[in-house]
Amino acid sequence: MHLYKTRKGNMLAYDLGHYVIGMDWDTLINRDDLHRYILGSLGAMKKISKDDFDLATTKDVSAPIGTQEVWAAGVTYLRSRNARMEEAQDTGGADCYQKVYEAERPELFFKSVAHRVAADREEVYIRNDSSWNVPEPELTLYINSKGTIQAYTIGNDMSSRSIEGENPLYLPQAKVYERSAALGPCLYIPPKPISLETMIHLEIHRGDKMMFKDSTPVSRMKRSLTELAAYLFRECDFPVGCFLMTGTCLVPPNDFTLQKKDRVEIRIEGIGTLTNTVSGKP
Ligand code: DO4
Ligand code: MG
Repeated sequence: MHLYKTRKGNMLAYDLGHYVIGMDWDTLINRDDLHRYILGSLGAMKKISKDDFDLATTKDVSAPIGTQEVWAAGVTYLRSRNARMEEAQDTGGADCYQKVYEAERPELFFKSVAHRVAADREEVYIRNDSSWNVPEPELTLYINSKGTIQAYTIGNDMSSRSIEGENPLYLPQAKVYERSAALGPCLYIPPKPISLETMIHLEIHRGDKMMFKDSTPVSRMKRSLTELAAYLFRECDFPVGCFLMTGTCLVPPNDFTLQKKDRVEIRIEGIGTLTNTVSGKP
């Protein structure tokens, strides 16, 4: 089932029809056993016609986030380790990526508060002081306050490779700025954990031209999703749960940088497509 957050309320797109769920977003998504809870509540929900919530045309969808924090894991795929080592080789920072890829403790970093997050079909930004920018398409977990992965969404961990490559200590500036994160288009709430064979697809378009296209299965990740969630919850409480981007495996070639007006499309099987146009802070 797919749960959308809209200005009209919380909309459920489910095999048997569309429903409005009249409950505060944070309270709803933090319910125990979310898939079963929603199924058990269908009878009490207002059913609406598909025309009242047309997923193809609606401009009303917000990012599927309430007041949760957004965290991110890094260097969870070999492709990401190699790309970071290349960008940092001239400045001497390359070693730390090799070490963290092999270490028991994963790299976890704070990515965003909710107000900086772009929704599907909204703009994401590249920094005005950065010369090398990429999107990072990442399977993103919604983990409830008890530390259980309950749902999934698509994340774009927009990143400045020039700032990150200059010095690993600049990571927060490379990663955290206005509209540097996108989440959406919905929360995917399956009855059981998603398959690791799930494919992540990335396309970058410039006008009519396809600038980059690639795909990867989640199974290429070196770590497990539950391991990442467990590390994040070791010493942090999240009263209404949190989002965790799980790292990128798709990195455009080193001579590519995003430009304003590029369109980034990330599709993850079973979840949907997250589309954002690139812009910058005015
Ligand atoms: O270590 C830098 C960030 C890594 C990252 O964001 C990723 O691998 O996706
Ligand atoms: Mg990333």
